[in-house]
Amino acid sequence: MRIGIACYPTYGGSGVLATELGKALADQGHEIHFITYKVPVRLNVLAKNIHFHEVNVSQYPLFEYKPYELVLTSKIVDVARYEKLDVLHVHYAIPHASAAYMAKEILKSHGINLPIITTLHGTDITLVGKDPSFEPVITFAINNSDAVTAVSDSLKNDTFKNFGVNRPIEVIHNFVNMEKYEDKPCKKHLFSEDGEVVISHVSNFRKVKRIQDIIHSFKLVREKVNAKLLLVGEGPERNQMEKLCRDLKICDQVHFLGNIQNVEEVLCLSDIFMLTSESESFGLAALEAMAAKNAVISSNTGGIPEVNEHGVTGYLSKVGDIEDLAKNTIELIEDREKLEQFKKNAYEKAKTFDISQIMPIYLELYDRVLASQWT
Ligand code: GMT
Repeated sequence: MRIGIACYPTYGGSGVLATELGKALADQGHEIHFITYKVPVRLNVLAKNIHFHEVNVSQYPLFEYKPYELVLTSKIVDVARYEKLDVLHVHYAIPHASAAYMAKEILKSHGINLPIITTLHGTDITLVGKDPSFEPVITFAINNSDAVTAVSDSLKNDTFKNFGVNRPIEVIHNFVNMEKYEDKPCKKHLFSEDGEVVISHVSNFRKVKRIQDIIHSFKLVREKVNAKLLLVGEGPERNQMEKLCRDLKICDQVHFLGNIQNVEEVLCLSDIFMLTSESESFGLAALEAMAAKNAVISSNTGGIPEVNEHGVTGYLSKVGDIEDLAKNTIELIEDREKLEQFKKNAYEKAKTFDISQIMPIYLELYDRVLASQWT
């Protein structure tokens, strides 16, 4: 199949998922065409069956706001026509779903029918998309895609709650490539002495992640037990979080590592992963940590409970309940047997989201959408 993928190329979960899916499909012999404004962070373009098409918005003094969506639309049309795409899979509704719809209409005038699959990822529905300034366009684009998927049951429910959606949405959970997390040499000694427990968090440091809850609860943890905290990622909250660390005088136990491309190299040296988001449609970062045998201490919002099982793979707390987050973390650090059991359980649970389980569901969807074009 010749598959176009439009996504964000950054460290966000939607771009990561889209990239991993494209790479796996390319490995199976499908021709994959990534359409986005720069090479996705997890993509190596020197690979068989992988193609990258840059969406480049030129500068013009009249444009106070760059017309990215128009240029993206034109690029989709161009790639679909000349690379003879069978299907286009867009990740994150804004602006990909509406650009795809527009491209589809333009292609019709060239006698080409391009089926569109839209995957909803989270903030395109729960935060940004439901804003009245986007809502009518998002609703229209969802209703007019050939197929729509959501990455969790929770996100599917939120979509029906927030938008006037009148078509089915299929849940296809996010996945992880377990092979990448197979035991490899790991530099645990860099951060942990004498078996000290390492706690980690990976995100794009946006407000929605509530990283302050991780830092405040880590302070409570440190008052009882030894541990180190690794914070991976960059984003608007990073400076504030560093300041908070200094104010709480725990900086010597906290490491801000910035963006890391091969996140498995950090996750392998961590024992507990923390995700304390205000809202989270799935929590791909937590799933990747579970694949690296991390127990998860998280909030109980959105789709997180579909991934982190309370009392089995980790613990869930109410959003913002710093005391509970700290209590659960201390319990696991003090009871090493339980921590080891939770880490094993997390790994087993992650296997149920292995790419080998999820990719066939996407392939079946592509086949179905393609077949329905001819009926
Ligand atoms: O979490 C983010 O801020 C990034 C965002 C994105 O769209 O890149 O992530 C969303 O999609 C991920 C992949 O499907 C999900 O695992 C995240 O839970 C979701 N983020 C939120 O809902 C906040």
